[in-house]
This record gives sequence, structure tokens and C-alpha cells, in this order.
Amino acid sequence: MDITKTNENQSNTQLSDEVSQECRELLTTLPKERGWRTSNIYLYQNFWCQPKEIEAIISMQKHYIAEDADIIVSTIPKSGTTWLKALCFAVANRRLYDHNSTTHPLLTSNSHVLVPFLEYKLFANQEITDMSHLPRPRLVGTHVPLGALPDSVRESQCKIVYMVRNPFDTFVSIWHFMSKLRPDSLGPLSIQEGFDMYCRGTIGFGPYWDHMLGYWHESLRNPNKVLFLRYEDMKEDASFHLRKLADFLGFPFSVEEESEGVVDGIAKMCSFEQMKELEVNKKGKGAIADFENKNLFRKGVVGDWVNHFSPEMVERLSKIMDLNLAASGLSFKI
Ligand code: PAP
Repeated sequence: MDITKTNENQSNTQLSDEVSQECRELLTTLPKERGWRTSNIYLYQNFWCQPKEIEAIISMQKHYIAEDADIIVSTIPKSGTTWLKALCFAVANRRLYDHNSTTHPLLTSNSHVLVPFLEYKLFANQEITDMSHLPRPRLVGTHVPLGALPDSVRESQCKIVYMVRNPFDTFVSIWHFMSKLRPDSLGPLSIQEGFDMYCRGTIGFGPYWDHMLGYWHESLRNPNKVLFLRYEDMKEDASFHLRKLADFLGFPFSVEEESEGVVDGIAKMCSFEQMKELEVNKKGKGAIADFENKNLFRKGVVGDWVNHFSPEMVERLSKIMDLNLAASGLSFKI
């Protein structure tokens, strides 16, 4: 079975305001704010979402039944999703696909195709999704906060891998991405306007502090259930964190694999430099929704925020982080 074909056949979310009558009625009851790439975003179950996303999340909450062997890759947008999906796919499937092979699926498919989003692919249609085409273990992605995942996720033995990124770089990445994808009809979004929305938490799946804290606390309470990784740590020493990931998923690297350089090989295959240059990521489209895959690869560095932030922006965001994360033990070096 070719997972890349079957996942590509799942229809793409149009990321528009077009939703069913039932969803439109629900939207009239929800708080709303200006959107980033749709006219508005809405507060659904205490997080902000676009209309299409809400419709898909409702379907996912009703119909996704997690299995014990499932692996859920979770992030807030622009904190390393594309990378983390590639790493998880490569680790979990390395018995099937050797990272040295010239036919490795990650060389011809974007990681979002191999690890499809629950809310943008699998449950993006109004009909009930058939997940039977996914190979075991099923690898799926989501941006949904922990508390909004269905009960079966908590009740099953499935594993959640979460990646967080410092909010300064995450904002910069989001703003660039949205500026490219925002339809002309909505007009441009200045960095100041975007920053204000970000600081108020009116950003997809935000407020981001609630999002990261939900997964952070669960990773402390239940470290066998949630692995909490940081983009910056992964950048600093991908092989070290790949070992942690493999242990957590229950597929530790063997002595033979270590001596054969499998860990470093996977880290290299999934690196920004390698993935950005692949044909599928330079010319391909539609890995998540109807946009070019190249938009998922910009700079891939730590600290690009210094090129975008004024001293006032640094002060405002630092205060927000201090206020919201103070008691949690979660902090970011900037
Ligand atoms: P998504 O939430 O829409 O899937 P996501 O992959 O989380 O996006 O974020 C994209 C960011 O990850 C980009 O960051 P930048 O704007 O600061 O450059 C992108 O460059 C970066 N990225 C993509 N692939 C990799 C990778 N293999 N290694 C490191 N960073 C990566």
C-alpha cells in the first residue's frame, strides 16, 4: 500500500470561511476576532480557530478513536511541525525504510503527507474518515490543544510527542507565513498588527501559552504519555534528542544501529538543509492545504526574531511570557 498516494487523495482543506449551515449557526454563538488568513477566527472550547478548522475538529472529536499504538505529533503552528513529523516518521518506520535508501519516502513526500493532520486532512471533510489506509503504528499530527483531543487519547496507551519553540521566533515564522498565504481580499497584515493579535492570544490554536502549558503539565505528570521537546534543543543536538524520541516511542536505537551511524543519518536526512532542497519541497503543493510546500521552509534558525523585534516588542512579549509561565517551571532563553 502506498501511504503517500492515499494521503494525497484525502481532500485538502480550503482554509476559507465556507462551512456547513450547522457550523455557521455555531459560529454565531462564539466570540470572534479578526483572522490571519480568513476574515475572522473564533473562540471554540477556549482556543482560537478558523471556521473550517472548527468544523474539522468537531468531526475529529466525534470520530477519531485513538489506538494504543498511535503516535500523535502535536505543536502550535510554526514551532517545528514539519521537522518533528519527519523525525517521528523516520524513527518509527526505520525497519521498513532505511535512511540511506534513495527511495526513502521522506525524499519524495513532504512529512505532512506521511504524517497527516487530523484537522487538515483526515477529518477535513464532512464525511466520516476512513483511517484504515494508515500503516501501523498510525502517525498523525495535530495543532489542537491537549484538552480538546478526544477522550480515547487520554484513555488509550497512545503516545504524544510535542514540540515547543520560543515564542519570539514562532511569531516571526507565523507572520512571514501568513503574509505569504493571506488572500489579497483581506489586505496586508503589518507586523505590528500581527504582533498585537499574537500578544492578545488571538492566533490559531492560541493563546499559545495555554497550548504549551497544557502539554507541558501533562508531560510532567505523565512522562510516558507526553514527550515535551524544544525546537532549540533539537537544533543544538538533534542526535541526542532523537535517542530520547526513539526511547519514548518504544523503538530505542540498538548498539548495532548506533555503530552504523543510524541516529546521525536520520538527523541529517531530516535536517532543514536537506529537506528544503528536495524537489517535493521546492516544487510540490498541497502537503497541508492548498499552498506550495516551499512555504514550510524559510530560514530554519534559532534567533531570527532579533531581525524583527523592536525593544518595545521584546518588552511586551517578555512580560506576557513571564506573567503566563511564571509558576509553571517552563521558560525560554532568548
Ligand atoms: P506548520 O505548523 O505550518 O506545519 P512548522 O513546520 O511548524 O509549520 O514551522 C515552519 C518553521 O519550521 C519554519 O521556521 P522559520 O519561518 O523560522 O524558518 C521552517 O523554516 C522551519 N523548519 C521546517 N523544516 C525544518 C527542519 N527540517 N529543521 C528545522 N526547521 C525547520
